[in-house]
Amino acid sequence: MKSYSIALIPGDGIGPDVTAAAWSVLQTAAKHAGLALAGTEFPWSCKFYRDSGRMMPEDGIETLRGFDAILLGAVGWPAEVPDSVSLHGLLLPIRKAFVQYANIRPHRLLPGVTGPLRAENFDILCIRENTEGEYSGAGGRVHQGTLDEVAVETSIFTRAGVERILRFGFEQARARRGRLASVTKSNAQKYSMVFWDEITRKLAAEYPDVAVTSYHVDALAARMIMAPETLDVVVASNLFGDILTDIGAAIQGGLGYAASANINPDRSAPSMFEPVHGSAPDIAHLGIANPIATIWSGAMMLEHLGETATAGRIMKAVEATTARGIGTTPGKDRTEAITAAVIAALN
Ligand code: GGG
Repeated sequence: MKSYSIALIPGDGIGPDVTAAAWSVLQTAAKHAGLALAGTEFPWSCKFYRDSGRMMPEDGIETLRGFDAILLGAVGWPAEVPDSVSLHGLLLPIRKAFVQYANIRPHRLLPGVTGPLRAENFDILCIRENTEGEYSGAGGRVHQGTLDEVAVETSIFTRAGVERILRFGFEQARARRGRLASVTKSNAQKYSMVFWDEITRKLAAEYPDVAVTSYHVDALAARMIMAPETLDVVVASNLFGDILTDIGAAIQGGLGYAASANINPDRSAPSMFEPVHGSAPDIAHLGIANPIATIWSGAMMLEHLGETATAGRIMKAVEATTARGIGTTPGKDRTEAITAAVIAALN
């Protein structure tokens, strides 16, 4: 029997609910396929920070390195731990240490889900650079609390980092409908973003079968709303990608449907799968979080592990569930009921 070891990091707020839901769907699908998924749960979260002063133990990265993949729920409990501390203490170190440089986020409407747009036939794959750019964490503050205070935060764009994410975008476009939108703001940011545009043009010569268009991020944001059906693969820097994929989540009906995969394309370390949404403290412990984004992320995990057919069966079960109107109205169906419906569809 083929077996995979999965590190589970449920995290904070609704994270544990949606992770448990996705895990039970994954277990059902694995059983049908004759696969063994062995999960090891880690309590790393804001609660862990309160108890230990760290978001994960000092050897957390080395502990995770031995797993085939990581499934993460949500991180953040801003009432007690500043978001800048929780994010830089867990999620970002994992993405960087494991060179998960491609954050893949699919945006399409599931059957039965009504988005806010008239357009319904869009299918966009956003690829967010995931290890550098605006999230590099390079900067500092001096003269804190005085009138002379200065805060500096430097975006870092390396040739290796930009080239590999653009190449990944070209490859994805080649495997899909052959269209790539490369996103910058090179009129205003005349060093890093001009650099990005130059590398886009250089790589375009290697991919004559891909139609690449460079957009400014504001124009692309508008296009995602006004004409999303004209987009195929979108590749953007870390921060731009994060913002654009919240638009992507909105047009696909909400964050409850937005899945993501933090991929290490070289497979030199585990990749990590998580819903785009955060811990949603306002609905934590109410049992009404939509688990579909995490279930979809779990399907992306199986696909990355090579279990494409099982991943496809999970997505068919999710689609059958939403087509029946289950999990399509925020707060109407409980997390457990949506999960049970997906499992019933799988069975
Ligand atoms: N699902 C993981 C999570 O909690 N994400 C919330 C978040 O703020 N992520 C930061 C980011 O991806 O930029």
